[in-house]
Amino acid sequence: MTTLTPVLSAHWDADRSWKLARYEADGGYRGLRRALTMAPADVVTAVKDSGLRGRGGAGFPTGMKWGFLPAPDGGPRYLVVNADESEPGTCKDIPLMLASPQDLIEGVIITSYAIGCHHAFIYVRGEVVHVYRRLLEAVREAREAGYLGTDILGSGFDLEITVHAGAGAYICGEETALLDSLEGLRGQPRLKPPFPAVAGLYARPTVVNNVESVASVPGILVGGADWFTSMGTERSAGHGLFSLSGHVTRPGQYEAPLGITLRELLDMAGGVREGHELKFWTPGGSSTPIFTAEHLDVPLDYESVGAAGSMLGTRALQIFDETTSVVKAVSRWIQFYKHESCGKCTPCREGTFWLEQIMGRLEAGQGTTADIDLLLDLCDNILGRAFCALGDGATSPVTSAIQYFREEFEAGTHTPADVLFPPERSSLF
Ligand code: L3W
Repeated sequence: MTTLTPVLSAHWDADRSWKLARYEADGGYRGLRRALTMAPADVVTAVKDSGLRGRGGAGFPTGMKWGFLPAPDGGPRYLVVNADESEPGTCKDIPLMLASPQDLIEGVIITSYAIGCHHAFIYVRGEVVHVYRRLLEAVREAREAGYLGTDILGSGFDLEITVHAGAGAYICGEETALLDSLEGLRGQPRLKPPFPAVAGLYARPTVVNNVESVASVPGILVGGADWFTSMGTERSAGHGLFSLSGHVTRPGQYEAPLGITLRELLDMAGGVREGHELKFWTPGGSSTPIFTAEHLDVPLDYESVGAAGSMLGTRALQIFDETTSVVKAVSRWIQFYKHESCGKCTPCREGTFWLEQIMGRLEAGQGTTADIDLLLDLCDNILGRAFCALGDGATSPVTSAIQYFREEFEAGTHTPADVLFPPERSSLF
């Protein structure tokens, strides 16, 4: 039986948990003090050795990403924290920033020291004004205590942090759209390569990391890479925040080693709400293919979830019981993707529009028997052809829901296709 491993969430229930004094009393800023005694390259090596992988959804190795920055050329290089948490079901970065913002601030300082950055940015989702204010206060407290500004803790290292509130567009969680938005442009994805590591903010080398990734760094400096790799699996090391929501008895954030299963998490969360049973769930938000009760024992690590046909994503476990219509749930998600599509590329802009129309027909019980194949064909034409991951993400709930619950989609059809499109009229189209 895997147990919880509260590290980031260890003090979330403490009185005024967000205050710097509380953070220091619980051992905060020991990681920074240790990092400042090391050469920056050794800090990068420590994070590489820990096996920490990006906690924003893609799972890219964090230390390797830092290592992609070109050699210093005398010009600025930036750290940008992606705090634009907006994926449906994802609710880990916002609780973290509210309950313990100094974990993030300390991580930002260590990361900046490691990569040679003197101006870091935290790009926070526009709708969460309370989080924005809390971060501003955390930065102010850190500066007053000498953790920010010039000659940090007498090390000679200088750093400023700018907290920036976005304007509430899901696409700005895509790292290059985020950079455009931060530069004052309309947030739309850029062509990659060049990756931000080479040409990011203001075309300078930039590391873009998720909140939880950066906040995990101080613990690695204190505990060491061996401590971090003692949790999780060989290729998915460490602890992570698993967010349980929906039809679960005790929803919330559960911090556990990667590789824990939903069955184990549900045991801790009081199970599916009383009198009901699990129907389907998302391992990592709505952009990851849904799972069913048959996946309760899939270890929630990058490899195992991938092998079972989905993605670990942001570990946003949305739980749906048998009272939920899968067609309605998918239809809601598709409305979201259509609304949030930035419009830059045709497969996503037009494809999500079509998906929404067809899902709406099926939801209303007015689909045709051809609609299911049309949905699959549309998804096939979006997947891998959209400019960024938003388009791919929109196809995941559709194709996986049809895979597991095709009969519910069929129940939404009432008109045989050949009534609407009789063979004698097909030459007209
Ligand atoms: C330099 C190379 N850097 C890759 C970097 C790249 C990025 C990171 C991962 O999508 C996923 C998406 C959502 N040189 C590099 C390199 N990099 N090769 O590595 O890149 P990538 O393209 O694999 O992923 P991504 O575009 O960052 C993220 C999924 O996460 N997701 C979304 C969650 C949403 C939130 C939110 O609400 N804010 O996190 C959930 O599953 O679908 O597949 O930094 O530059 N050769």
